Amino acid sequence: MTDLVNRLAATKDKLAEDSATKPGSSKKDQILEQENRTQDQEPGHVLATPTGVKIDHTDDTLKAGERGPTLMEDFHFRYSITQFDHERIPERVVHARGSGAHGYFELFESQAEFTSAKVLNDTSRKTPVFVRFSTVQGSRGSADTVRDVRGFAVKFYTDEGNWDLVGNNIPVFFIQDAIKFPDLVHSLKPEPHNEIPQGQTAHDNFWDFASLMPESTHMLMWILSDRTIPRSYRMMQGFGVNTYILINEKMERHFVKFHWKPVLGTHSLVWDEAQKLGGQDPDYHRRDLWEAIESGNYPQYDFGIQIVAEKDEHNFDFDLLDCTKLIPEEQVPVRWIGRMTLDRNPDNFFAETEQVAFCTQHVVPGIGFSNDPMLQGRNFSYLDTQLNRFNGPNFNEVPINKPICPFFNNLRDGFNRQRINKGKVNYWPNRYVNPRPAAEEDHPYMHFPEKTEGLKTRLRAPKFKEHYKQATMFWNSMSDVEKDHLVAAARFELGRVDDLRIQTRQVENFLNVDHEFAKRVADGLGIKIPSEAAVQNHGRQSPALSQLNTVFGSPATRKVAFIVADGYDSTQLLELRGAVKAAGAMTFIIGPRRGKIKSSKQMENPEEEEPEGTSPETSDYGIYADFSLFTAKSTLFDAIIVPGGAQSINTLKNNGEAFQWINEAYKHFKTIGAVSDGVALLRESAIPPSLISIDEAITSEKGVVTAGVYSASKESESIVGSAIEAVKSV
Ligand code: HDE
Repeated sequence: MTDLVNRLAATKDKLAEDSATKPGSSKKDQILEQENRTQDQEPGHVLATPTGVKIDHTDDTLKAGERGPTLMEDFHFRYSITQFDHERIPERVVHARGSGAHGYFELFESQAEFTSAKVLNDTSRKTPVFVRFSTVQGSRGSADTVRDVRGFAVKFYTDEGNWDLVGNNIPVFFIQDAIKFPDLVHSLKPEPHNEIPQGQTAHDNFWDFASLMPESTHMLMWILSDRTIPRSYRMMQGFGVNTYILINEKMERHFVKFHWKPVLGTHSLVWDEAQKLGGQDPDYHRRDLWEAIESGNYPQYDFGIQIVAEKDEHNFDFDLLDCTKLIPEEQVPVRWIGRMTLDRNPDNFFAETEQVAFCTQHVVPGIGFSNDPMLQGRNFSYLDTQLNRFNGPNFNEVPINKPICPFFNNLRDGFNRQRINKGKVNYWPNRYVNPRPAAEEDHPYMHFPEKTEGLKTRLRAPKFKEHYKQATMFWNSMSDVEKDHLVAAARFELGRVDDLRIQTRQVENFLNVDHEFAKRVADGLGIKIPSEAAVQNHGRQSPALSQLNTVFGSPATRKVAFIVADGYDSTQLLELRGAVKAAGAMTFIIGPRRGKIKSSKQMENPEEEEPEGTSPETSDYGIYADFSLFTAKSTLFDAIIVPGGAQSINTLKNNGEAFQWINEAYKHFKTIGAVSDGVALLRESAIPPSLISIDEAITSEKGVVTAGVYSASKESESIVGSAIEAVKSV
């Protein structure tokens, strides 16, 4: 890892130099620029119809007399309404709710030994990418923070064609064979008779199906873990899930699993917080991604591969072709070979995020498919679904989907064809020998010449039939707190199931994972289970599966709210806020109302005018609140700090919202800081008094960082230092 960071630093300057000439975001931009991108907001444009005819009046339809009927002749009106009536394309049947971003991929270590794909063997390239993160169950307008798998789909615009790596934030899947996908999705979507519930799997149909499909057990453990309530798209892992293959110049094959790991670490919300955020800010993840990129805090993910040589294909107690299993990292370490940076928000949500069309079969020479029956099925489904969404095969011509490399073929026409093919022939062979089939030096796509033979059958391979060992390993690898969350999630999900038969069957399935786990879930549901375990827990663990083994220690981009009212102590606020900012976090001011909040200095000398030109960043007269205690809640922030100021604290003590902020922040394990009089506010909250310091000692217990006396700036440093330590350990 340190090695990777060093290499990153070394290549950073070089990349900056190269970006003007090498393929990178700029190249995709140039292409998009040549396409239909318009700057609608620039001044000076004149209103016109889609045929280019200028229009001088757009507020009234053309009528026969002031009160007369509207005339069919009004082509401007008809275009306006027609376009509007046809604005929507079918939303994705799954993963309808998503957010996208542009960026680039850098490779640090050539993988020529394994693949001829230039994107994975030429370290001088900077490959443009577009990423779409998504939830699975909910519709396009559903909330972001629901308990659900997250999609993590990346389109690499390589010089050898587009490569789509369509992954999730969980490394395994519910089912082993693509033919079960429609049943799975029907079961998890809102129920067919009343279209309830939205954005959740806590309902009878899903658990009915899941409990009848033991192969889903491993995935269910992940679903019930904190992975399904990520803190941010910037703080979740990504996995290719299916086993792909890499093919090198010598036409040798290796099996490969793809990984993404967020540089900020893998972090989650807590369930109560996630549920509240669903109402308080349904766009929580979309907004977080957007704001991070706008403020220059570009999300980054390390890219890794797990490689298995062909000769080792059968050396595992699971089948490499079974996507309900992962390859434990302790068995096959992940080689971290590159990094993706997301540095630009889309200009237009529909044109880019909605119209981006990912297909697993979009691969480039050097990357191929294993016989994983899910992957093979996906290769059919994604193209098929885009045909439905775009009404035909020309979706690859939409700017966001268009390859950046030149390409020619005899494919023609269809709905909304953009390309104007010149020339007399549209077939092969032809008298112009054009476009000719690629020669070896053109590096064409070569399907791996795998020898296959067998009887036609609907059977599954023997190792596919074992469903519990990795589910048990996942449970064993969780820390105590993660186990608690998992049990609580299972109690919640199954607690929403009305049919007792379903609850019972699922708990019986969990008995195959671990007796203690099943018992704890059963206790919460009031179900009896055998007191003895029928299946012994094998005891194996994979430490890499626990989120406690992720990166902690960086407050970068974390959101810290300062709660103040009129009469706050400006010295304390400015010093604390400066230290928090210097640590890389983002700061927000929260007051009883929006607008200017006056400092104690201004309150004491109300006649004194603030000198002109005083920066709001440094003013000791007052500060502008970004939100009021009413318009935002502590759920939207990672930490809250209450500076002193007797009058400010007295006001806050009479404000129920202020206590809701503090109490919820405590309940959600957030860092809470308070100094001088601020400590008095905490002492009237639900935080146990034993955690709060009333003298000058700085205490930091369970994320509550306090100093009853605030005397000098050195305190602010150590308070913030302790607060940051506390953030790290939350
Ligand atoms: Fe998908 N999946 N999927 N899926 N999937 C779609 O394609 C499908 C599976 C994933 O941001 C659809 O364009 C089948 C696994 C993501 O646009 C559809 C099977 C994984 C996205 C489809 C699977 C995924 C999709 C719906 C079982 C993790 C969103 C709209 C064989 C590796 C991509 C669309 C985006 C979207 C089919 C299983 C990830 C219908 C048949 C496993 C991230 O084609």
